[in-house]
Amino acid sequence: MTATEFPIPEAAAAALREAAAVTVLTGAGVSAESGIPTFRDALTGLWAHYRPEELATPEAFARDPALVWGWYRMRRELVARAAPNAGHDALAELERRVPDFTLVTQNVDGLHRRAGSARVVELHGNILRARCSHPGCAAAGTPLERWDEPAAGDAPPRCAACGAGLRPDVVWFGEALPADALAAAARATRRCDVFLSIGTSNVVEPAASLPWLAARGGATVLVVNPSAAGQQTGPRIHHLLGPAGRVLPALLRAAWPAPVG
Ligand code: BJW
Repeated sequence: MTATEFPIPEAAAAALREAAAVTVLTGAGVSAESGIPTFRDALTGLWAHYRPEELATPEAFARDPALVWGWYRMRRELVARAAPNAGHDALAELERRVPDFTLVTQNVDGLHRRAGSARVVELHGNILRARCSHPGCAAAGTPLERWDEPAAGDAPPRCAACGAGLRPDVVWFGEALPADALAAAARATRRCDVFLSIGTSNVVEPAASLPWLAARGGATVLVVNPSAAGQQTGPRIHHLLGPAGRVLPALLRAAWPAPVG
């Protein structure tokens, strides 16, 4: 272990080394070291100047589509400038080492795929896509990856099929998560030997219930977060209290030490 290496309890390293099935849940904290603010940091978080219900609900979009579209446009630009960090890279590497691996993410930034993760389940959609906001539109189920961006402050672009405004292809409060994604996440959580919960405040359901589901199924749960606030505790739950970009590479090195010589 180097002087700056993050200390990993042997029980956590051994559980990961011996696991045939690993499921990971990530939240905004895993992208913090890529320069993307989390949601609930009181000073710098994405909601520092607004209340969530002013931006991340269907009602907010109906009330002020230009405001909501502009907030997502700002975040898309931030994501486009960001790059995956050492935490994303370590998870892509973990996928290559574990036979049955699923990465469930609440994040909408696409950074896991850009880091090389393939088995990714997006619970809350992706801000790089948009779709028609009119539920009855024939095109509403077909997300777009390109559109003509309006001038800053203008209303969202129009759906070519029905003329309604486009909206980000994300899941807002009060909306159902994509059923296939949620079912895949629950299946992977029930069958895993190790469940990693990384960089999430655990306040948003149904994602917040996944670590409990894993623990009830007998999995070892590893929580990676600089803060223990709001995190699950229990006999098979280990807390690795540090930033994902430091903890995850150290966890992989502890689980699979490089041969000496
Ligand atoms: C680091 C770090 C570093 C910092 N390294 N870590 C009970 C049961 C079921 C539902 C509910 C329920 N009670 C209430 C509900 C409803 C609601 C809900 O959960 N509300 C709570 C606030 C109470 N849930 C919903 O509405 C969901 N839908 C639903 O339940 O539908 C039911 C339904 C069924 C059928 C028909 C209709 C409806 C939908 C939830 C959608 C959430 N959407 C958002 C926005 C997505 C789009 C966007 O990005 O704008 O998702 S909200 C926001 O929160 C976003 C995130 O994915 C989500 C979670 O946040 P996250 O990732 O945890 O971020 P933070 O900022 O909170 O935490 C960051 C963490 O990182 C912190 O812990 C830091 O310490 C840590 N950190 N640096 C590691 N370097």
